[in-house]
Amino acid sequence: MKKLLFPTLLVLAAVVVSCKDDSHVTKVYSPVSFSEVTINDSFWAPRLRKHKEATIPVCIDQIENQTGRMRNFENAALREGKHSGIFFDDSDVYKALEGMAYSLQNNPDPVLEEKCDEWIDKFAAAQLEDGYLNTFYTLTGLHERWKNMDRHEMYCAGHMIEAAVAYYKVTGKRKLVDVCERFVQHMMSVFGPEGRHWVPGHEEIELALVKLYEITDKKEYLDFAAWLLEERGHGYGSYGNNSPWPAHYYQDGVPVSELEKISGHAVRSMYLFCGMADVAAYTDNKAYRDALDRVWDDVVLRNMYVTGGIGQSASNEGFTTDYSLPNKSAYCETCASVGMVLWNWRMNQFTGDSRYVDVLERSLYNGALAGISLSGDRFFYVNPLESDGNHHRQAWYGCACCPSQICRFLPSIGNYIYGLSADALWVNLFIGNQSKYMTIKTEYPWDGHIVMTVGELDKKEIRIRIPDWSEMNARLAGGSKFAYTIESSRPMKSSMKDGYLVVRPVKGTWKKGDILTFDLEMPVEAVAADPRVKEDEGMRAVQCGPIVYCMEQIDNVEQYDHVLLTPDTEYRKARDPYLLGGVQMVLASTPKGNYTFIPYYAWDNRQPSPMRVWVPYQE
Ligand code: FUB
Ligand code: ZN
Repeated sequence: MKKLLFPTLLVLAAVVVSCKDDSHVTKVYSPVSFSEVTINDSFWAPRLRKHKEATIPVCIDQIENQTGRMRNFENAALREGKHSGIFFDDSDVYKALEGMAYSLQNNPDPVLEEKCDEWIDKFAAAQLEDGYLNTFYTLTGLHERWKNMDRHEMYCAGHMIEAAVAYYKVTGKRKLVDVCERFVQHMMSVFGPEGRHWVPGHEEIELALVKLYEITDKKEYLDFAAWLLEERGHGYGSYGNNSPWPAHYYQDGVPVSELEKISGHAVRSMYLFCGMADVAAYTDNKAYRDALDRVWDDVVLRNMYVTGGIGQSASNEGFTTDYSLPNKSAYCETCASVGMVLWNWRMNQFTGDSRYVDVLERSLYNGALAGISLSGDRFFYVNPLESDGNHHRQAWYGCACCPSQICRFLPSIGNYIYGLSADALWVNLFIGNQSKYMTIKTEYPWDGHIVMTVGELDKKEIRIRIPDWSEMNARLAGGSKFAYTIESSRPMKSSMKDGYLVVRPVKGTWKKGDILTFDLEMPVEAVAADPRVKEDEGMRAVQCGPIVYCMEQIDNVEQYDHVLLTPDTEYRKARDPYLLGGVQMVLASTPKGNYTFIPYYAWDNRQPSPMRVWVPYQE
């Protein structure tokens, strides 16, 4: 058995060119929006159907009926009544709306659109004359607003902006954008170079302001985002008298351009890095880019689980010490895995380096996807890599950031498939879909056979990401074996660049109807952790393609406690259409026993059962 080390060390080769009309944008490519991509494969399409049929209704029911979230807006509109729930519950409503907006794009539904309009009317009614909008302070005492920086006022505002931008892009309706602009004007009248200092305890507003800038072209929003980022690390933060946390928990320990090490709260960190990347993309801020590079190494190479999950500890919902990755107590909040997708997507756009999509894909198919049940109506907040059988998805949470996160994230996955630059179409994820530029047919992630048919494209290059797991296979096979093969309907030449296979027709540009058949080898591998991770010493995790596997006791009644993989273990893939929505299992045979592994994301979808990702291994 080959020994694969995880995480892998790769070298970043940055290429920065301008790809947008606005020449100050330093991105290598622009993503093709989910709204231009129809996902129609057998893996994601059923999930998106469940999102529409189960996840959205659950969120609406929770927001309108089971909890007081919508009532808070109704009360705030009347300026009377009680606030119920947590001080940042408004954010869940905005995140659910964002998910509903994305869903409308691919599944037009007048009833759902009416529901969105009804909600937006309620938000607008709750907005105060001066533009402020936050049901907690409106109902509990406006004299307390803008005092405690950890009270998420700007965090909620940021989620409202993201929802407004999504809904505007999908429907062209800008009522919520207007509400947001009034609120941002209010914020800018209170805070800024001429006003008060402010360090949002939970980031989110920064990336949202950049989105608002993108649709309004009002540079003051970009400037405000940049100003907020620069507020960090100078001692301006004040998080209430009772905050148990040091400044670095809030990413407020050093100026952001001086960041070296990851620490503190995981989701907040991810949103900060997204905001930095967004601002840097428009301002060509090299110091931010360098800081992001440094901190990326620290997150990915020393603090990330094999599932792409991050944030080891429940106590700070965040990071602890390098290479300390306990499995049973792993926090790995679902929102943090989604945050990894959002951040790595931006890093890839900056650099054109595939290693960021490798991480994005790992977090997507494992850490984030585990956050929702196959039925679409139950959610994990915490995603351990080992369980005694008593950790289960729930219908909702008091703090419901993860369900609402999943609600907005799933219908947006079309965003991550393609990019466009002056010369190239970039293929980052292998998800069966139809778009104007290309159609992909594939059974990925179960199979590496991918057929790409070129659509309306007049580009010299198609850049196909070669996943890191596939590269590893090839390298470990002694270089005698290719990790992939590619064939084209017309003569082409190819070369490698920053983890992409760059394919060009020998003459001219790619044209409608050209076909590329790409085959990635996808053997089962038993992956070892970095030797410095003591918790995984003498263990292996089973991985096949982008999917990390786990063992549930329910499939391994006798063997679960005695499992032992060896170099001679033979692995076989098997697909059962009736098991867990048709997942591919991995069957491992050793002289001492046979073991069944299922994808990690699919665990806890049957009766309660102990589960483990890392299993003992003997050389
Ligand atoms: O504070 C808002 C959200 O709730 C955070 O992102 C999560 O970690 C949870 O604490
Ligand atoms: Zn969460």
